[in-house]
Amino acid sequence: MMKTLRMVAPGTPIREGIDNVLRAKTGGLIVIGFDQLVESLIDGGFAINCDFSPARLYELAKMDGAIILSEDAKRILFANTQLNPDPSIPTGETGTRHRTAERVAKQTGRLVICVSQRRNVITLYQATDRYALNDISRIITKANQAMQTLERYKAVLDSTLSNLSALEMDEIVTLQDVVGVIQRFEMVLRIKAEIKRYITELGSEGRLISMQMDELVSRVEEEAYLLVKDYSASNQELTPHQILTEIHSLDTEEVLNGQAIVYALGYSGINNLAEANIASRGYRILHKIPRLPQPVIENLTEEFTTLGKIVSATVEELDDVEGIGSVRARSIKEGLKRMQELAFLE
Ligand code: 3AT
Ligand code: 3AT
Ligand code: MN
Repeated sequence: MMKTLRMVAPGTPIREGIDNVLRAKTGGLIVIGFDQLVESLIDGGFAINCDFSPARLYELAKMDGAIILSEDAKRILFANTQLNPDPSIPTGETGTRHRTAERVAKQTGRLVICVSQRRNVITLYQATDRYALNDISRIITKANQAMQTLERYKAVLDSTLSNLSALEMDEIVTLQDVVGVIQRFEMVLRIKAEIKRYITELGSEGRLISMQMDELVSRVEEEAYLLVKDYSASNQELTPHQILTEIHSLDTEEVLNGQAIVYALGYSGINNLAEANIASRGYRILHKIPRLPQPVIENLTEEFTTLGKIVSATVEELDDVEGIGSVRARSIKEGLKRMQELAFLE
């Protein structure tokens, strides 16, 4: 449905056309895409075959019947046609226009747009999906509310992350701490996904919200990735991305309970998370050191295996790692020391 919402979002010619139809109160029934199956359902009307424009759609919608557009919605193929879908296809709608729209969508898999004459609503049907387009101002209100929630969640996430950094520096992290941070990440990512949906539906009206969101959480996915890379079990065959996808597919209750997250990370048989000590590999912290290339980070984590060992390594020991000269070794040492001090202050 995301692709469809994008196609009919404000700012697109299609949306301008259907908004005009809505305002004119003529009603409309629009099928997007034409093939033999669609052809077999249409009866009567006119073959038009002209370029699509919002004004033309509006004029043609003054007639009864359905309008058929090309698959890319760039051409108007037919107008004033009657659609005769299989009447045995079930539909929960009442009016003939809406019943027809639902059945045609189910029968052909095509997107069918129904503009109601009386009720001032636009309904999208595609295969078995049905989606009533929301009023723009209502979506903006909802998006702004979600944005406020996102800001609060992000602030909590940030503080749990800096708390984790401090624990990592002292090497006293437990699985419970890690699960707690992942839960925060997941909550932020869920709100972000919801806002993204609003932004898609808002089209050109959603730019401001989109910019606000990017500024707030553009790096969250990467940080979550690094966290999982730091703590996934060494015998876990799933990649960090796959682990995150798995966590993403959990329902809210499972996320809050935590055991499913532990399991996704690749651990099992751990009952008391608060007692289970666990060492970070150091990816997340090392990424905070400026100008440290990815391959060098890989070499460091491979050589030392835990963040604790990297932190306590001498400049000489760091220097021995491939890709690290004396200058870089010192800057790593200093970077880590600065972070330790920061963690201590917080
Ligand atoms: P008007 O001259 O506009 O009244 P029309 O032949 O142009 O008639 P419309 O397409 O405007 O017909 O449809 C008007 C209504 O007729 C819409 C619907 O309530 C009813 N209607 C149309 N086809 C059917 C049908 N197959 N079964 C039941 N009601 C139908
Ligand atoms: P409104 O909410 O009243 O706009 P509706 O679902 O109640 O829609 P109606 O029965 O009032 O639908 O019919 C309105 C118009 O829908 C009439 C006709 O122009 C169009 N329409 C209905 N059935 C078909 C069909 N099978 N093919 C093409 N156009 C149709
Ligand atoms: Mn009606």
